[in-house]
Amino acid sequence: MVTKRCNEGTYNEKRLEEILNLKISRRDTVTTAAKIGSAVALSNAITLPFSSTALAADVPAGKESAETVRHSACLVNCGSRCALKVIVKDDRIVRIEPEDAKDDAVFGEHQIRPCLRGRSSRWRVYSPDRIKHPMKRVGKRGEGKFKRITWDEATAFIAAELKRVTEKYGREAIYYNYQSGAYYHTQGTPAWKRLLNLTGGYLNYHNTYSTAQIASATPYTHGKYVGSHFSQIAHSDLVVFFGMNLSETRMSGGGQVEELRRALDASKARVIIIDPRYTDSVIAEHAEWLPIRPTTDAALVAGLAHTLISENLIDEALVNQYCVGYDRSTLPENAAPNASYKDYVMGTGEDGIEKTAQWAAQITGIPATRIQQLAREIAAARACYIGQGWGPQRHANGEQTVRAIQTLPALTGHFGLPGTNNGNWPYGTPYGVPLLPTGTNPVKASIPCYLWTDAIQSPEKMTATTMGVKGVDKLNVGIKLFFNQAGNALLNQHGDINRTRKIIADESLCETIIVIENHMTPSAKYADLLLPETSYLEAEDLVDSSYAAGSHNYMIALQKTITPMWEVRSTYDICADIAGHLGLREQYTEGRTQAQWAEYHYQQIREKRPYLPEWSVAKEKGVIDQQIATERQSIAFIDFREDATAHPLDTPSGKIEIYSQALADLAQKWTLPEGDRIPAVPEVCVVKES
Ligand SMILES: Nc1nc2c(c(=O)[nH]1)N[C@H]1C(S)=C(S)[C@@H](COP(=O)(O)OP(=O)(O)OC[C@H]3O[C@@H](n4cnc5c(=O)[nH]c(N)nc54)[C@H](O)[C@@H]3O)O[C@H]1N2
Ligand SMILES: Nc1nc2c(c(=O)[nH]1)N[C@H]1C(S)=C(S)[C@@H](COP(=O)(O)OP(=O)(O)OC[C@H]3O[C@@H](n4cnc5c(=O)[nH]c(N)nc54)[C@H](O)[C@@H]3O)O[C@H]1N2
Ligand code: SF4
Ligand SMILES: [Mo]
Repeated sequence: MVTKRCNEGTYNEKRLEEILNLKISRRDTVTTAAKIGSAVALSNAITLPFSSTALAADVPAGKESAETVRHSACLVNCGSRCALKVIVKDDRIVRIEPEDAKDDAVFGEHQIRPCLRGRSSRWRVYSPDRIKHPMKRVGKRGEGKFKRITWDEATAFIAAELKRVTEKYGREAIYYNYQSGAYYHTQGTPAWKRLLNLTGGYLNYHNTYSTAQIASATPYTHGKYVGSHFSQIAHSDLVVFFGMNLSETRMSGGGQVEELRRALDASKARVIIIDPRYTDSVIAEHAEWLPIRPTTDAALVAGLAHTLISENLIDEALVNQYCVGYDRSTLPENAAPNASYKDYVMGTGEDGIEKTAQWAAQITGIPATRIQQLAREIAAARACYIGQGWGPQRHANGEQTVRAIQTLPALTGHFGLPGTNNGNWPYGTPYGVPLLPTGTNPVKASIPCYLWTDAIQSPEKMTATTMGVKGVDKLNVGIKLFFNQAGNALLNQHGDINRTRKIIADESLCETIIVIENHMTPSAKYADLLLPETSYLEAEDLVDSSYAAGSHNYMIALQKTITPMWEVRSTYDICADIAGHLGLREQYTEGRTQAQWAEYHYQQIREKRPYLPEWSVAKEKGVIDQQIATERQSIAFIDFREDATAHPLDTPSGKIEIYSQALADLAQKWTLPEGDRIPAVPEVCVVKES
């Protein structure tokens, strides 16, 4: 037997060739099946996705075993959470279908149809790149050479590393990386965080790769981040989207693109999409496309504001009732007298530049006449829904983009009313399925999620007023033990990859990297210890609708659709074993298996919703229950608009802060690189191409 390096463990070459060439025959499969069990299911199934007819022809008539239906869900992070009907035969997945539209009115209207990504989940399960056994690195870090080890060796190693690193460096040296590969409730991330908290804690991160700048900027303008559901567009006459691309990124039948289409069907509102790319959303929503240079949305908003002000299209009394810092009359005491947004726009502010439509046209690439016309259209609309996707903020100075777009509905009065929005993207309201309790993290330090490479390389530079560290003034130690589960942001999905690669390859910096994956990814190649987790189709769980379900929410029970293949395991069981090596198994499990946690969570929900069926019935149903938000729940800022004093926002003033004193204060405290500033109103920061 020739041992293959990396992923294949002790697979012999012939076997590997069979798998990779997808050439195995039905007879081979049957004869080998008894010997190597479920591994064969892989090679057999690999022939299947596009050639099931070939397989069927091989099977003698009358010998076919029956197909069974199992229920699961796509746990990908797209914001939707589609139910999957998984058709299984001989412990193999043969097909994936959408769940049927149920008879009741709620489900019938909102069938949670999966997109192609979810429907092709079978490829994830039967991919030749699956990691099949626990493995330890044998070559240089990053070289991708591993040897197979036992689960007991793997879990004992992690227990020993937790002890060693704790004693040598303290718990701040242990990090659990951002990840979004699979959103489990009773395994995956909550299972690891529970273990890490139980054993002394770990360095936290805040924000996400998705919305870091939205999360940083929004508290200054709005307090909490909320947005009107797209269902409100049923009452709009105009829709203005900045980099909002639901057709490409919120694809599910139950998710937001479907909600948008229904709403547009009802209102026939005009749609304008401002995006550098001609997107599928532009096509599908019959939208007018305004191509814009990336990073320049704040200039467009300033140009629109200039027209609105010059043409007296702003109800200034209304704006001043709800906002701080639109003009001088609502500026906080400490602000410079000409620090208002109106001063900034009209050229009477500090930079002395008038932000005319012509000025904005030069920066954005959108013609000045179109900017002027757009301002008039928004001002004249009865109910304009203004929203931003997450692409516009995922750039340098994205915070300014976020706050500028949030300013536009405030200036035009299009917020807190039917058919309007506050400039944000709307999260769905969760159904309320609990996560495995993670306990409390004794470590207070938290880094911005994107800056972990700095926390490995130069922790001494990581302070509260240079890099946004929270919970402590500065880091005391670099990251030495790194956990990376269901994420490829250790390398592939991070930025500045050449720099990142050098940092993670250096064993003198981060001493141990543990990767828990389904597949051999670029990140997995940098593991010192590489562990195979079940895919979600091999896992059981009770999950919520995800964050983009819009005005619709629900809960789904996942069944193990097939027996987990090779040595892949649930991370709940892995973490319980690690806790066991540390004498903490009982504290970790509280006497429950993973399935019993799911049942326990269900019983908690059922106490509040007694109409739900028994668990024995519910767990076989796939989608168990669903709810639709009310009109009131769907309108962001509705209470605030009705009575701003009785229902203030979560900002220091309780109002929409176009001028933010908190940002002005922050600017005094922070040490910034030469040329950088933290403006108190949403300024235009043009990023020059290098
Ligand atoms: N099919 C698919 N769907 C996904 C994902 C996936 O990988 N594939 N990933 C999921 C995840 S993790 C996330 S975070 C979301 C992200 O989903 P979105 O919020 O939709 O974010 P993006 O797709 O990054 O960008 C949205 C749009 O913004 C545009 N844009 C970029 N820069 C600018 C700019 O400066 N100004 C303006 N006006 N527009 C700009 C882009 O061209 C794009 O069309 O998608 C989720 N959905
Ligand atoms: N250049 C660029 N980079 C980006 C972005 C961008 O727009 N541009 N977007 C960023 C954003 S918003 C995000 S959210 C990230 C997304 O990046 P990631 O968080 O890395 O998400 P994915 O690539 O979807 O999945 C990561 C891994 O999870 C694994 N996986 C799937 N299911 C399971 C499971 O059940 N168990 C385990 N253990 N592993 C599993 C998959 O094999 C995959 O390798 O990328 C970020 N990186
Ligand atoms: S829309 Fe999202 S959750 Fe639904 S199947 Fe597609 S990737 Fe999965
Ligand atoms: Mo994301």
